[in-house]
Amino acid sequence: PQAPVRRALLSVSDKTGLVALATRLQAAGVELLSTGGSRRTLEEAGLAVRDVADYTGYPEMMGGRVKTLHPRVHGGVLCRRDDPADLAAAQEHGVELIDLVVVNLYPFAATVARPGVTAAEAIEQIDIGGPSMIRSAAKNHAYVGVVTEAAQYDEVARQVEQGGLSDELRRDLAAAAFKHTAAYDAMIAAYFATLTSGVESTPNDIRLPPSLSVTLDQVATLRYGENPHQQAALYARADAPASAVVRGQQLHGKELSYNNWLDLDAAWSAAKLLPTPGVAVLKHNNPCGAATAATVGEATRLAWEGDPVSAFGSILGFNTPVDAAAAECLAEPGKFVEAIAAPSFTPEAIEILTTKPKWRNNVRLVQIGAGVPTAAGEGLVLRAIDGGYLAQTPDDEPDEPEAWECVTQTKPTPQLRAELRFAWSACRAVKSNAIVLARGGALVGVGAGQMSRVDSVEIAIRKAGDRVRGAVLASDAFFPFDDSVLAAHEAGVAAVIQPGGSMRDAEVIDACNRCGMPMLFTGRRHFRH
Ligand code: 93A
Repeated sequence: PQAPVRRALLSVSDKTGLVALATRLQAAGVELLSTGGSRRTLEEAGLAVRDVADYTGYPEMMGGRVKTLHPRVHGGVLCRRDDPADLAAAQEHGVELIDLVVVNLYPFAATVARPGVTAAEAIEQIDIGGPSMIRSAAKNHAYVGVVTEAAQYDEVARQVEQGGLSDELRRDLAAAAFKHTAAYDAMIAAYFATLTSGVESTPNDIRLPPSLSVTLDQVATLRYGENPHQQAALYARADAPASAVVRGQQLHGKELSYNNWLDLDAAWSAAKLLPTPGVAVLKHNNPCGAATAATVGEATRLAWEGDPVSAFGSILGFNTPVDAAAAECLAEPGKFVEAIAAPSFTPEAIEILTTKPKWRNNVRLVQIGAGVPTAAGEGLVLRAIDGGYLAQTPDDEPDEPEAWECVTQTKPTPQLRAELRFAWSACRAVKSNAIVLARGGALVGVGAGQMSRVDSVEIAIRKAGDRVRGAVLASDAFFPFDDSVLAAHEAGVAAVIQPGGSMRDAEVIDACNRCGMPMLFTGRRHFRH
């Protein structure tokens, strides 16, 4: 049912929209109670307002620290309207019922963000009375409405004008209110952590966004987790930008599963690392193909051909819009695509993918970030371990080919250098130990996730088959021994790129020199554990 609003308490730090709201409330017959600054704003607009200080019989004191912290205020908010004992207590102590609380809090975050702010200034901006009223009203939402932001004003005024606040609105407002005060306290706690740590923050001193725990929004309940006997859900950080994968818009296809989200995320981040137009084909979080070419259609064909057997049932990531040619390539008989992440799809591409292939009804088309990639270094990457989380900055800085060093006597031709550059960009997306072979701007062999690097080399060579001749090899981390480069040379590999940094670098370089095989050191490792 509706809860009528006869009396409202307004106490806001940010006065935006206050007069308009109060005008509508007053017109609907609501009595207005207010604190000093808010009352003045309302009176200047010609509204009749009762001062909280007159109602409680106590003036605002201690520089405003105590304004609304009074049983007449909290009793008026917390009283259960259908409880005879509560009502009798209200009667006995001169408590008048307050049906609506409109509060926004002292701007703590803005204050501590000000350069040179002192601890005393920050602490004075910790709102005590505001959160107390918000929490009292939210607790008693069975009868009382609580408004914490201007965006809620219009709907609240509308319902008051129509006779009262609905159950649903009061409950939603209460939920928003607790979220609001929780985020507020998290900000304060984070500020105190900076006061007490006593250490200058260093680049390695990463901190979780203080409000993380209260700003996770459940986006979806997933049908199940990695396996059908596991339950799962998808959460988004409230501050995740529109370009984040978690904000991806599904344009078509079956509901996204837990594994789909994992793979779409991996496909998208793999594609982002590639030159444009670039396409990555993933299975189980690892690229089995990736390519760049003059057109996105050609890149798609080359990426698929990297390992057509593995590509069956794959998830693809594009770093440019999916066009008709790319869609036609994927819709060919014998191919099967599970999901595609892309900045956009042309209408023809959607038409082709959703009408031609056998899997047209299921294929999940997900548009991410309208082409705006998440900025490098944005946010932290969290991974769960038993009882906690690991946090790190993302490994998404662009490559710096100018900083790469040729450590062998034989230098790569410009053509080979370009191939090495592509191989390196693709290798970054592969789970360690990662070895990729590339030729003609496309992956031709991938060795992923092996416990020994030389095993990854052998798998990549086997996958490449004939295509290994003249291909280049990239390794996500250094070679501990010379066995890998020797095996690569024997198979016909033309050049190698790796970070360097092994105790036995000299032996590995020596082996390359003996074979006349050029090798670049990037100086930067890209483990993906
Ligand atoms: O210093 S407080 O924590 N003590 C209080 O009793 C109190 N009651 C409301 N701050 C208090 N407020 C806050 O004052 C409100 O949350 C709001 O932000 C602000 C509104 O003050 P004014 O109406 O005087 O501008």
